Amino acid sequence: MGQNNSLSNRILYQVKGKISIITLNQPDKLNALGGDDYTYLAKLMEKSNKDPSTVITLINSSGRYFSSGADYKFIKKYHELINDKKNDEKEIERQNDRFWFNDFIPRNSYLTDCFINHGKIIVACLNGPAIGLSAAMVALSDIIYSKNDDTFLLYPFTKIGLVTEGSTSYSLLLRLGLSRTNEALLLSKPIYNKDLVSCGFVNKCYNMDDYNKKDQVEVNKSTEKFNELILNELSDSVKFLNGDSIKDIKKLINSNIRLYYNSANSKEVIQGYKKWLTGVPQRQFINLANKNIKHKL
Ligand code: CO8
Repeated sequence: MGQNNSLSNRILYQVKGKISIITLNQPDKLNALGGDDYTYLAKLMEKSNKDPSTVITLINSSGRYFSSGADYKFIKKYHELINDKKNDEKEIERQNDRFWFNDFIPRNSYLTDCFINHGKIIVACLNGPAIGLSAAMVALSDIIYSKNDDTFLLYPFTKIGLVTEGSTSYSLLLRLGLSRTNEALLLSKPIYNKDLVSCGFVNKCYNMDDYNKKDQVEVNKSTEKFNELILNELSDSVKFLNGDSIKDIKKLINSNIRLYYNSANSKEVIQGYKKWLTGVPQRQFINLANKNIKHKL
């Protein structure tokens, strides 16, 4: 991948025919996303929504993971800045409150809103696992494809001391059913590809082998092949369809669901903000960054 680490290189945007394509492009860090990346992803969703030439917003990724969720280095960096030795206890408390109020609430609710209220067909291509807030955006997509059985979704909010994000308190219920949702959200258990396919969360698994999973170049190549295959199939599917009908029908399918999604979004960000004020999530992210804790997969 390129050396240029600008936002527009970390998340790529292109238009091919009737499809806007958003590509997560940081395979070396398993496509973990920092605060600015999530905001940029939301902006790209808006850009695609406004483009009159496309009817599908396709989100794909690179390497072996779709996305490992929030970038723990981003959270660690801000935690250390706020907890600078020069700040007394009151100042730390004030800065902590200001940061999470100004940073967390608007970003998470804006990103989630951009997915909930998106007018085009959102297609997510799972080249591998998705975790946390990124996995929440997958659950808000309209059509979901997976590459092979290496794929899983993990929502480790109870492990990190957070609450549900990205309207997962409703989206998982809708897509997985109550029993599986309880396991996934209350016990932070991964949901593996076979279950995702069997309950209809994933529309289709392409069963593409990674020839040699240790060889990063081979994994990157097979992800590119997976992305290309889906792009070609979707281009064929929408070639002769009426774009306005697609958007109007999506609006009808989603009109009731959106009420619940919007309600979940606004409640989740307020409760999430209160969790950040306890300092517990920050400590858990630092533990993840220092590799002191691991998720059970
Ligand atoms: N953040 C930053 N870097 C990461 C992340 C991450 N989330 N995940 C992986 N990486 C990096 C690793 O540091 C490593 O880099 P390096 O080679 O330089 O050390 C590289 O990616 C490969 O990772 P691993 O060696 O750990 O690969 P493994 O296959 O052994 O493990 C895992 C993969 C299981 C995904 C492991 O990396 C992991 O547990 N990552 C953390 C996952 C996680 O908990 N994410 C947070 C989810 S919660 C969430 O998203 C809530 C959002 C809160 C809002 C925040 C606002 C911004």
